Amino acid sequence: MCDSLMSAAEAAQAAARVLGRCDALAEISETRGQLTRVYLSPEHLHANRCVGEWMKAAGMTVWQDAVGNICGRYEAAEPGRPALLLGSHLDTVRNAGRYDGMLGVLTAIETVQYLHQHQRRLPLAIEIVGFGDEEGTRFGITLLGSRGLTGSWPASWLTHSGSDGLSVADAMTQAGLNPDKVALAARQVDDIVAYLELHIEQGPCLEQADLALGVVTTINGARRLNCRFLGEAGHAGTVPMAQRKDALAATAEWITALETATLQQGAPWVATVGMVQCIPGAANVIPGEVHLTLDVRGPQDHGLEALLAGLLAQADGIARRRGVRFSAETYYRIGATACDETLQAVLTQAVTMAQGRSLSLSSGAGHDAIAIAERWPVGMLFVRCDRGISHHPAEAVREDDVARAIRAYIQAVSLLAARLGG
Ligand code: HGY
Ligand code: MN
Ligand code: MN
Repeated sequence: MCDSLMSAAEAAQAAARVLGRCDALAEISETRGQLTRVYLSPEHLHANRCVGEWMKAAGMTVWQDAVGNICGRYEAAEPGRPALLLGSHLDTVRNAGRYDGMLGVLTAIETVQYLHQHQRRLPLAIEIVGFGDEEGTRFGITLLGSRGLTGSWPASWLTHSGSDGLSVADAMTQAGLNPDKVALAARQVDDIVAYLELHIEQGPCLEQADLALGVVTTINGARRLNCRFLGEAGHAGTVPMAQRKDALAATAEWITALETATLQQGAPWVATVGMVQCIPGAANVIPGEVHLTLDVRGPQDHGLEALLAGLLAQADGIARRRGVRFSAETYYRIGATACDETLQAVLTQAVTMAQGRSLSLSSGAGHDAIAIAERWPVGMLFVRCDRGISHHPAEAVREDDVARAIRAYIQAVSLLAARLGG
């Protein structure tokens, strides 16, 4: 392995700082004792202030953009040059782990910290963005931060309401943002040359390969639907079993059927029912209505459509046989996203320098890179996480893996700036 730009000692120091900052951000939560930080909340703005201070300490100029992303710029050797954009998200799912998103923002800051400390300037500017919403936890719609930067917010998003009844526009106003100015967050295509995102793998492949780092080839496509079974509520003690139109029994039959069908399709295809709401939700009432979500993902779009069509046909068949009604509407549709070949090659070179060999793998999880890829070439660097656990407080990374990741990251940034900025 040839030496990386950053010494092992510097990388160890940077990794310790990153993990300490992940711990500090994990304390900024709407719920004591667990990590939940949602878009446009007081916790979001508090995290932005912390990250903004860390960006400033790394020699960056810092601003919060019109949709609430925290942004920093480290000027190029020649001021005004386009930027290599680094980033990830600062929002979380409910009861989240502390590395999903945050690790990518904080390791990006370490690459600039290194340049600043060594008074180095590159042929490109380095910009870092901490996106305000990737998970969609508050409003159900996702990628509000990265789509603000690409200028691809649908007008409908502003009037979209979250579970607290507040619309995105109202929440923006409460957060001190002007909902009429969302378009100001959009960046010009020429402002940015490429986007890199470092992220925990959130899966088991790197651990099984006994590797700290890997390079992402494709981010799987996804479809998310709101589904409903509509039967007949009734008295739990008097309606004979054979005469029931039990919406929850129909739901249960479908959930096991869709699990079997997707297992038969094989990895990396996945289908998940993550939310089930049973109405009226009383012990002595036959459920008349069930609302549930379906999340289906896979590496190719046509395969995804075929799998989804099969699962929905199963639901229709179960509903017909049970005399209940089934309906579904897709509220989230993301195509499979290919990472740029050149960026993959540079990341592979940097990872090989840092760990002797690399591994290319697809991402089952969605990322901000999906939105950014609609305007600029994207590359992703994966870091091993313990047993692939994520979206859970047990999410964990190894400090030495983070040190290795930062060495690879600064290497990739430097190689890319030379290659794209010349
Ligand atoms: O759901 C996802 O794939 C991402 O973690 N938001
Ligand atoms: Mn996530
Ligand atoms: Mn994430």
